[in-house]
Amino acid sequence: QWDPNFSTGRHSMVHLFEWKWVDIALECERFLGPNGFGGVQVSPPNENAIITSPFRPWWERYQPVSYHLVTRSGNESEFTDMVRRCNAAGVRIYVDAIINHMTGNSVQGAGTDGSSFDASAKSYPAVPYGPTDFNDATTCPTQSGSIEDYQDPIQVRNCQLSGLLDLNQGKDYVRQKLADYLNKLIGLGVAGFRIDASKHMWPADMKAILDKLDNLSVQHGFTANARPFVVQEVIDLGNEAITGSEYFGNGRVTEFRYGMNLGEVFRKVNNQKLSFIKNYGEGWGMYAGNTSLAFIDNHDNQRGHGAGGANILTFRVAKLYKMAQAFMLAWPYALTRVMSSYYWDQNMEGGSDKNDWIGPPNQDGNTLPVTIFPNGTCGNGWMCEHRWRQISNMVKFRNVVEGTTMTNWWDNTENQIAFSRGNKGFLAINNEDRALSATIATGLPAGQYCDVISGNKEGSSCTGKTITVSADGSVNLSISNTEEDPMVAIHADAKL
Ligand code: AAO
Repeated sequence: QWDPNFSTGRHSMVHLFEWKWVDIALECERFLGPNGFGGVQVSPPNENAIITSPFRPWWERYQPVSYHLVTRSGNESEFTDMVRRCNAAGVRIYVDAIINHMTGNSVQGAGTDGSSFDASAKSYPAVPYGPTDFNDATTCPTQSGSIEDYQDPIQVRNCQLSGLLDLNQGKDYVRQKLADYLNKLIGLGVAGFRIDASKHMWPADMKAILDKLDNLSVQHGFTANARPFVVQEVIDLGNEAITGSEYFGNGRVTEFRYGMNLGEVFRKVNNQKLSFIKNYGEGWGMYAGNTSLAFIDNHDNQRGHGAGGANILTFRVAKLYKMAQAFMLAWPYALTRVMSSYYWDQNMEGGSDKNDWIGPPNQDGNTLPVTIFPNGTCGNGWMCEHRWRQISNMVKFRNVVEGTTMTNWWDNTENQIAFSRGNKGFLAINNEDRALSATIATGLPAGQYCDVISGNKEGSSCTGKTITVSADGSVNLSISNTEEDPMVAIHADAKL
């Protein structure tokens, strides 16, 4: 279903990529809960192959060995404790569910819970799956067994994605094993799933699996008969045979054009300008907002995997990144997901990053904890974009303006924009090479407001800029292009 089952007043999720369960539990209690985040997408919790060449890449998590809940993020009791504590803090947990495939087709050995497997024999005894549970030459039409042509939906669904052993979800046995795994997670209190590689499964097979799922657990605070949230990862840039809309019946679909196009707009490439995003979303040919998930970057395209290309914005271009996040969180389109990354050294050769495999901060393969400095930023290599004041304050902004429409659009025909959300919030962005200086309608009641980009409201004062809305609802704005963050955001809860 499309509803994320957030607790009241919360409207965004964050992907805590590769975090350990013990750290996520702490983060729910000390930061996400108090700051109005609705949920966390967590890395795959099921047992995966241990890859040593390259050494423990992030992508080993995308090679399942079994559905035992043991990975470098933690074990089953840690996972269970995390879900319980996050729910108690008002924060939901969404599991990245890898149900399209198992490991790469030539690996063997033991997984992260010690379960043995042998891909060349199509054998995963800890599930168990055997040779007849996978697609093969009778169902996949290519000689190589891999997807060769994305314009052929049969290849995309029945052949191997990058050599990953492709489960046959047409079989009831396979459907049941997958549903059992997801139901176990529902029993532990998760609120839904990001379904990996959905494009590579038939929508009807997916539906058959989802139909087997239990209602969410009332014990963990969900309303009676609530259904698990579903967001299907389908990369659809509009140029292939398979479209995301085929999957709307099952749940939301990732809208990859959102971050890709916005990257071009903020970088001012391909003749794009901020003034063009007045009708961003459906007006730009994207999915209906109530069926899609919007994000600026994800764990794939921040390192050149997946789709989106070189214009994707990430923490590496922090100034533009914060502006794009602010726009997304202020704009009334789709369900929004914020990325939270770890740092790695890039090694660019011929346009691609030779270090795109590097796993989370670790010592000998053991993931390092997320440490928190007194100023609220993170250590040990964790970027924690979601803790950047400009981003977390806009997560709050989105909660405050929920239910209002976009009004008072203003632009300078180039790269300066402003708009209101009803009488609840107002955002102005200057992405020009010169100052913004104008009197603009905000729709807000007259008074003094704390700009939540440059500071926080603390008691009745503001640690950043104070913005005055005059009796007629307008502001006299001047935003220099050389400011650290050339934008201003005010909302009803930041009135002084
Ligand atoms: C690893 C190794 C491989 C090895 C394999 C098996 O890297 O060399 O063969 O193990 O041993 C992640 C990593 C993979 C990794 C895998 C398993 O990214 O490198 O493979 O774990 O460890 C497609 C899928 C999409 C997928 C994306 C990466 O459709 O579902 O590839 N994303 C998810 C996860 C991802 C994960 C997996 C799936 C697998 O988020 O982290 O992989 O569980 C086109 C298609 C897209 C396709 C891309 C890339 O996109 O449309 O569907 O995504 O190609 O293959 C322009 C085009 C655009 C095109 C794009 C890229 O933008 O307009 O359409 O270029 O060409």
